[in-house]
Amino acid sequence: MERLSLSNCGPLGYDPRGLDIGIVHLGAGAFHRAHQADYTDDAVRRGGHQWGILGASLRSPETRDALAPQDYLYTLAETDESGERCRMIGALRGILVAPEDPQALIEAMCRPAVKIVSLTVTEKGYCHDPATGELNETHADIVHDLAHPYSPRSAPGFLVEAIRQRKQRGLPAFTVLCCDNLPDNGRTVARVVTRLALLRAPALAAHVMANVAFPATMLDRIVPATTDADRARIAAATGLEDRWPVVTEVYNNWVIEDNFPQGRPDWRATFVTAVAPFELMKLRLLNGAHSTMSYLGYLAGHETVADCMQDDDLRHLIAYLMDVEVTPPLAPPPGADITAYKQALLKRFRNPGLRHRTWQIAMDGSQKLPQRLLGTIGDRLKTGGAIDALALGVAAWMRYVTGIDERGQPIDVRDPLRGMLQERAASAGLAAERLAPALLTVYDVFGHDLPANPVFTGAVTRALDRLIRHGSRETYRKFRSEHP
Ligand code: CS2
Repeated sequence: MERLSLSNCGPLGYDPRGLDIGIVHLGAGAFHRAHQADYTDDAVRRGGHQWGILGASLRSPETRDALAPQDYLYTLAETDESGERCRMIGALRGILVAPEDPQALIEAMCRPAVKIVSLTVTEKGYCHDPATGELNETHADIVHDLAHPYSPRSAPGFLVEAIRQRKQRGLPAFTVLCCDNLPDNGRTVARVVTRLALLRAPALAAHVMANVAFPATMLDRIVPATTDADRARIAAATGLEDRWPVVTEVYNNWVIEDNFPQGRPDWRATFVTAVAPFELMKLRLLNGAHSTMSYLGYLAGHETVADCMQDDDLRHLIAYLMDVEVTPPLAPPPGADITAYKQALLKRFRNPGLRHRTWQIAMDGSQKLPQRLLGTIGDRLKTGGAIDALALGVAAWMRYVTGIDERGQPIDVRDPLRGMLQERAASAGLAAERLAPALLTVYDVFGHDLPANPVFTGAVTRALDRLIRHGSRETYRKFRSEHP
């Protein structure tokens, strides 16, 4: 079978070779390629030829190695209950692999035509403390980047150095567009970058504060990791071999704070002045439900989100979590219909065309819990609202990070705090009254206030006790009978 390339991809509506690079994107993984690159491809097709994307991988060469031989083209497969449709995306025009040549990436970020540097480096890529949103100054990559500022490793390190060099060359600053699921993502990244700049030189921090825009965004599209089965199915459908297609749902949404001093593509996104209400609604409902079902579902032996949705008791818990505990403290964005959004979410989770593994979502829980579950818990505690389902989600994370499943088999826990979490879990042993306090005192995740609140610690300890004694399935089955 022929490999996908510019000579056989069919009409894209524009010539990718004629695009200028207006965006450098850090973290050219599946999520970026299925979301922002799709929006940008659409804007390019309507004439925005100055907005080609140069991607960068901050770690591995895999994506570059897969896409370079196919002229960086790839297939976007969108699926819903009626089936799957494939399109080619051409807006991504190259991928740099940062560790191979950090200066080349900085040089690319300093090209005069580059107006936006966007990021999907996952929650942990910002080297911050998830509980406080402050730069973690003892993070190994930050320590490295302060010692070697001209050849950084971390996303904040690249941003600060490129901002500095543009200033030195008399070029206007690019806009920093965070596309990760961080709470208050624009401001959080601004804080982290300004702090790192300050640690290098006070004048550099002042320059960041005065000249760099960090618009906030809310991104909403489910993009599971691509599998070999996806590759085979998509090749059969298109007649072309694509080493790294991306599979996603038809649903797609992007809400952006319209703050781009150097201009932006004509994305068909929703531009607003305040992203926060959209972001809270999405992080707490979609991502809060995702994390809760991935820990409970994994422990119960469910491989995918769609499998979790086939389990009536687990589906009940997720619907209960969203309706009874997450919704009341939310102030919905103007014009939003929360009920319709939740109904759509349950349908999106059931999408049989997406094999979204519970294990994938369970990754990096220490970085995800605060904005997904703990924020709602804090709000609920202030008004005396019950937190039974939320506490069960937190307890399921605790049970999961012990690293041993309910059949005594090891769990491949991926988390930047894994070593510390598993040490604490091992010395506490599998007993809720010791394991819960051992993990609740992880400051990076829980901060100060929650561990001092007996309503919260009591609810988590009780839920964890049930999970340990009765297992996940029995625990959420019982939950349903107690919370009909
Ligand atoms: C998921 C998200 O992997 C995860 O943790 O919850 O990637 C989720 O699919 C996206 O945020 C949807 O926009």
